[in-house]
Amino acid sequence: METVRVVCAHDCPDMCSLLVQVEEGRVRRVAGDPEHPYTAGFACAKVNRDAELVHAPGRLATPLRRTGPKGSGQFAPIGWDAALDEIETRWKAIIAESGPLALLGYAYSAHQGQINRHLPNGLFHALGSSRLQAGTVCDSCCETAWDMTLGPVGGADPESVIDSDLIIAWGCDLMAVNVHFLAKLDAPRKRGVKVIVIDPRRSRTAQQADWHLPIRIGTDAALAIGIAHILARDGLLDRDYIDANTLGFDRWATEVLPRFPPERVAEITGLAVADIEKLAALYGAAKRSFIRVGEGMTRIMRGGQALRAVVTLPALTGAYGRPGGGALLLTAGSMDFDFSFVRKPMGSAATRAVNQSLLGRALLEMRDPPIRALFVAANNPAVTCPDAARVRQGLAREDLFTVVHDPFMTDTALHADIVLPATTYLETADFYRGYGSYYMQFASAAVPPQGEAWSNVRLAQELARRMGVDHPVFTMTEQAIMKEFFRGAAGPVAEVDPDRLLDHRPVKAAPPPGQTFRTPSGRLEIFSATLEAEGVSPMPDWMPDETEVKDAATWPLRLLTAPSYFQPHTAFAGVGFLREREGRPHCVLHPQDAARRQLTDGQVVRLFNDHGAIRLHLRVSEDVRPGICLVPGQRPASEAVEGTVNMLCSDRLSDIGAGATYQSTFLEVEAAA
Ligand SMILES: Nc1nc2c(c(=O)[nH]1)N[C@H]1C(S)=C(S)[C@@H](COP(=O)(O)OP(=O)(O)OC[C@H]3O[C@@H](n4cnc5c(=O)[nH]c(N)nc54)[C@H](O)[C@@H]3O)O[C@H]1N2
Ligand SMILES: Nc1nc2c(c(=O)[nH]1)N[C@H]1C(S)=C(S)[C@@H](COP(=O)(O)OP(=O)(O)OC[C@H]3O[C@@H](n4cnc5c(=O)[nH]c(N)nc54)[C@H](O)[C@@H]3O)O[C@H]1N2
Ligand code: SF4
Ligand SMILES: [Mo]
Repeated sequence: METVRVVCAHDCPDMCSLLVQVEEGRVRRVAGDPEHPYTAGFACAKVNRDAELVHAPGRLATPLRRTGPKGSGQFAPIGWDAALDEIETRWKAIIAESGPLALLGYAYSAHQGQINRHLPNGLFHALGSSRLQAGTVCDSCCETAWDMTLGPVGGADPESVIDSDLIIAWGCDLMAVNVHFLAKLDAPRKRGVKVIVIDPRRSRTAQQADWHLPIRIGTDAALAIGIAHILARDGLLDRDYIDANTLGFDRWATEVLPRFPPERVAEITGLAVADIEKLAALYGAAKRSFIRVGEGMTRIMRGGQALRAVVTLPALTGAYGRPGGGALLLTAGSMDFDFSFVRKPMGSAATRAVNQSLLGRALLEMRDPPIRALFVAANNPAVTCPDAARVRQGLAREDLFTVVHDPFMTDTALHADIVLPATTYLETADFYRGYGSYYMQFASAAVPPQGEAWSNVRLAQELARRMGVDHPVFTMTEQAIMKEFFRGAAGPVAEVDPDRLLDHRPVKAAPPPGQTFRTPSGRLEIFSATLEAEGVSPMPDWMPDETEVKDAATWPLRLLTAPSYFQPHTAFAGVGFLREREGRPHCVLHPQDAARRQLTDGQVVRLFNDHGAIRLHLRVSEDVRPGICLVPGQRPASEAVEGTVNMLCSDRLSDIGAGATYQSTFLEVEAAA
């Protein structure tokens, strides 16, 4: 038995270092690497099962070619040469007839290695095709809002939480999506430091917190501004820090804060006045408060305002200036590598953009030229993209030539003309940098590709060769490509010698303590001239969204969707053990809401609105607020009684960053016929 050190490539901020036991080319066991200070020797419950992912019975063994109508799932095996010949011929013909814009590459984040993740889209950049505006299903709203406030910089080092004196998980279920940060809270908690969770449901993180505030969905901006109001009222501001490091506070204090006294904030958020006062007093008394901000609360119509309001708070108390204080959304902004070598190797800077959240619309409505060829890799838009029914309608176009590259036969792949078997990350080499910690690491493959699977890198390089793209990135090894990232690097990561990474151990490169700001003014911008120019409220504010108000008047329940513990997205759907642990696709209602509809735990219910209808099993639990319908995770339609949750969600976009708005969905639930 051989032990190989690798990096977990699942889309997760922790970027664990893993030890993989390998025997005769098979993965026997995956475990956390004790030598990684952050991973601290354990992997999450999902990845402990990755041996089963690599050797799952559902792994695609060979390329497949469609033999029946689109979406029928009828395929026959073909060889790689035949599959690639057909792709090359079709792409070349489509480009000759309609130009490269008729081609859309749609590759996303299921492999977090920087080369496997980005080289497929780098290929389409080089081809001059329609370009994916990636991340709008996920973090484009929160990330843009952060950038508009602090600039493109990483937040507080999660390991600095050892020095914190108050910890808030604001809309973030650490147990599901950031479990190593949760583990890091043990030490400060032993010192008596309190952990507060602000979340509309009693998540597992909320269950073990010192205090849970069950806020109404979409009202976080009001709560944060309400806290600012109290801090100002009670003289709890750090005026020196504010004067030296922020822009626009006085205007905010006269134009916005007075509109948010505790009574009004209580009405908006559904929280008690006493709790709002207590939260503000705790926050105002803390010197080194640490806010871990989640992304879910920004997947609403006014999500950008929510993020801006929350991350303004640490500036008001000066927490940003102290070790252990501040806010963390993402760290990647301060890991200043130059990734253009893989992301934009060549090709014009400007082209037609397709918002990742609007795939269905792009496939059905784009003209001059229409999208005629689609390449999907490392994501499953038929399930995970908003307005999933429209995505499926687009994918069902008989005149669309679709190629899907995935280790498994997904709902999206079912609609393909050609399906190509992909490796899992344990069969690939790559360079990693965290987005929730300040580590980087290089990993080689633990086992050879299973069956006839190809990595994203190999596929992109071969397609580049066939399409006549001439750039060195398409012939280089992963190790050689990694070194290019360091050439134009800046800040702490530029100090690291890339050769050091070839021993496969994690290397930390964190910015020094004390949050820096990289906005146009060099300060934390409470007032953003950039947003004002875009017609967005330039200061953090809360107001009801007209469409939400209208929908709420028609539909009594609001959808809450969040990653689940064992099937967060669909990438783990191939592991039987995890599917069983998660149970059947289900929704959760508060007992009052279930009783009002005469619904009981376990029965099949129909979730519906103007947009669509799906059927799931019902769980009844006090863990959700009344008025909410929680649907955990995203599950393939084949596992549900009928449909997937995103068939209920519109493709309307958020105020900042053009992101998805899953949580702006209103619906009703009834007994299924
Ligand atoms: N192990 C593992 N880790 C992962 C992932 C994974 O698949 N596996 N997925 C990764 C990905 S792609 C992402 S984007 C991140 C997401 O990580 P997070 O940002 O933490 O997760 P979210 O789904 O965005 O939402 C988290 C919490 O926000 C709450 N919430 C929803 N709406 C609101 C609101 O209006 N206000 C407040 N206060 N709370 C609200 C939800 O109830 C939920 O508990 O996680 C990443 N981490
Ligand atoms: N309703 C609702 N919808 C959501 C969310 C939500 O909270 N609620 N969350 C959103 C968020 S934050 C995100 S990030 C997205 C996630 O949605 P997706 O990006 O679609 O992620 P997955 O569903 O995990 O699909 C990833 C696919 O990539 C495949 N894969 C894994 N490794 C590789 C590889 O190395 N190469 C290739 N070619 N394929 C690979 C997996 O088998 C799987 O089929 O969903 C979004 N959709
Ligand atoms: S916690 Fe995240 S990085 Fe660590 S093993 Fe699990 S999915 Fe991978
Ligand atoms: Mo995401």
